[in-house]
Amino acid sequence: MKKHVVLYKQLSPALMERLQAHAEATFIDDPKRDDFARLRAALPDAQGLLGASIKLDATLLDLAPQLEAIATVSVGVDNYDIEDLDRRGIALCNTPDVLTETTADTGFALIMATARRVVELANMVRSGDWKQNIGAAHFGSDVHGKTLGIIGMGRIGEALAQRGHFGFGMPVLYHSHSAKPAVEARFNAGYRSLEALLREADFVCLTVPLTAETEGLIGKEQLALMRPQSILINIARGKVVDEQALIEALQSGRIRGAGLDVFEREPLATDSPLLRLKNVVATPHMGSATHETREAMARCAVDNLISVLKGERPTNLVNPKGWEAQR
Ligand code: 8YV
Repeated sequence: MKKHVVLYKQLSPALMERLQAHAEATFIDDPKRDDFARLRAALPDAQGLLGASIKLDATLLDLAPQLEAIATVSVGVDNYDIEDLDRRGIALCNTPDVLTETTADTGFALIMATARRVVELANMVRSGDWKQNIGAAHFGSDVHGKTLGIIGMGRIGEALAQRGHFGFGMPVLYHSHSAKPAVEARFNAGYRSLEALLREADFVCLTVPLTAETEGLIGKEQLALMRPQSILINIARGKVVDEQALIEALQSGRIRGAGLDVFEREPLATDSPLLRLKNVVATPHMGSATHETREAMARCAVDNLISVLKGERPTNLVNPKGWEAQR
């Protein structure tokens, strides 16, 4: 008898077929609607879940007594209480690697767009306000040769360093839990304390996972260490930054600008002061959002889920304790 999985992120027909060869699959569109009513109704019969962007807390997991596996279509796992999943014997799988390059591309898109004021100036053209050769009032700042500071030197941080070092001739500084000699050798990168990096970098790029340790990592005190011409780039999670402190730093000109793909609350409120600041480029959590990469992520999630349901250790297991507790 096939096991039953509930999907709260749509799969392509090819991936749906791949999954249905191994399990009965039910897709729930817009799972947050009616306070998750349809997801709640489906959980009691589910042995597997596949999706992203929903906090699967204890109130939801209590409704899923048969649940064996959660396959998140994301590399970030801040929507999950790992210790609770371990206690429940639920294996959590994620999708690292397949999204690294695309997310780093998004990081550089924000670096370029923010430094060179691309969105602001493109909107000027679109609105018919380009009346003459642009002057100093519309100049941006260079990216090539400037100092790239990366907070969090994991896969995505390394991919950013690669782009900065080889692509833009940027000196690379980084802050991480520990020094990374291989990264330093490959990109001529320098390890810095958080404070030193904030003081020295022209671009401060956040790529850390959201954890109890990184929540609020960049607040008023940290922003005050940045240079007036510096730009903050966040492709990590919104809650890594004190958003109100960032708004104040941007409004006061304490820092030059910010390129933000993630926010404390998403979607970003339409009345957010961030949307009224010309020195802010705000994008809708699009870090991994390309056709190719999202399909690769979904395939990775499907294969992870199939493995667990077949009793095989999945490739991208986040919580070995949760997996072992099932056995
Ligand atoms: C999102 C991301 O997961 O992978 C992550 O952690 O932040 C993104 O890829 C995506 O928005 C949901 O699939």
